[in-house]
Parts: sequence; structure tokens; C-alpha cells
Amino acid sequence: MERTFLAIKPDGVQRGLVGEIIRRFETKGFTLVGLKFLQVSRELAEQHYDVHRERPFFAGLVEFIISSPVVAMVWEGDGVVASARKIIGATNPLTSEPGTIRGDFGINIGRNLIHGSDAPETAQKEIALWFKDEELVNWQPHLTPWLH
Ligand code: 3AN
Repeated sequence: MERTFLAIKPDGVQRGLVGEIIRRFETKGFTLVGLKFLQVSRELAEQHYDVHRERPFFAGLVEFIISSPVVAMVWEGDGVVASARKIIGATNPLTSEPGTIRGDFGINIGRNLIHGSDAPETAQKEIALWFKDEELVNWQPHLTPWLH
């Protein structure tokens, strides 16, 4: 089953949007398999954003991610990687569609509330970076298929 890595960034936590953001993935029908609240180390932040190391915003992005706690999550379901990206919205909240998380709650590209893996291969790497195997719960909700 496909899995994705999502992280509610410091701005989402500071603004009290944790419940609202989690609700959107829950009510969509995806399954939560990992969840933790943590203060991110500089090393983890730099590894997570390694592909952006040469970009001008890299240093500021790392400082922001380690400035205050984040909620790290793994969600499971068919097509969850692409679907979560749609639920999250475009990178710049000013141009994200209304109805998306960033479109509904943000205005600043450097404060875009939540991270979501951009492809299944990236998701696997990010999940391995942020979670130990034993921190992920293998379970299925007790829903009949027609309810889902
Ligand atoms: P996304 O998070 O939508 O996949 P990426 O991978 O292009 O976006 O960028 C990763 C993160 O880097 C973004 N979530 C955002 O926090 C930050 N970022 C991207 N572009 C900028 C920018 N021009 N100025 C400041 N921060 C940026």
C-alpha cells in the first residue's frame, strides 16, 4: 500500500492548525500509520531539504523548520502521495487554490504550513529519514469497502 510523508511545519503548529490539517486527511479516507511531535534537529532539517541545498532560501528554510516544533506523519492509501499534494495545494499559498490547505490558510511561500512528499520514491526516503520501522503501525480501519 502506498504511503506518504507529511509534516505540519512550525507555522501550522503555532497557528493552531494541527487538528484542522489532520482532519482533512482523515475525512478524505486515508489511514494514519505514523505520528510524532518533535523539535527537529539542524541535521535532520538539512538532510530533509538536501535537494534544495544550493537554493537561496535553503538557510532560511532550515532555520524556520528548527525554530519551533513540527508534527511528522505517515499516511497510507491508494494514490496517497499525489492526492495529499492536491489537498495541500501549490507551493506558493498566494496562488494555491481555495479549498487546499495552503490556499485556505496561507499567504507566504516561506510559511506554507505543511510539507508533503512529491513522489512515491521520495516518500520512501523521507519516511525512512523521519521514522524508525517500529514507529509505524501496520493496521487497517474496520470499515467495509462501501463505507470508504
Ligand atoms: P513543495 O513543498 O510544494 O514541494 P518545494 O519542494 O519546491 O515545494 O520547496 C520546498 C520548500 O521550500 C517549500 N515548502 C517552501 O517552504 C520552501 N520554498 C520554496 N520556494 C521558496 C521561495 N522562493 N522562498 C522561500 N521558501 C521557499
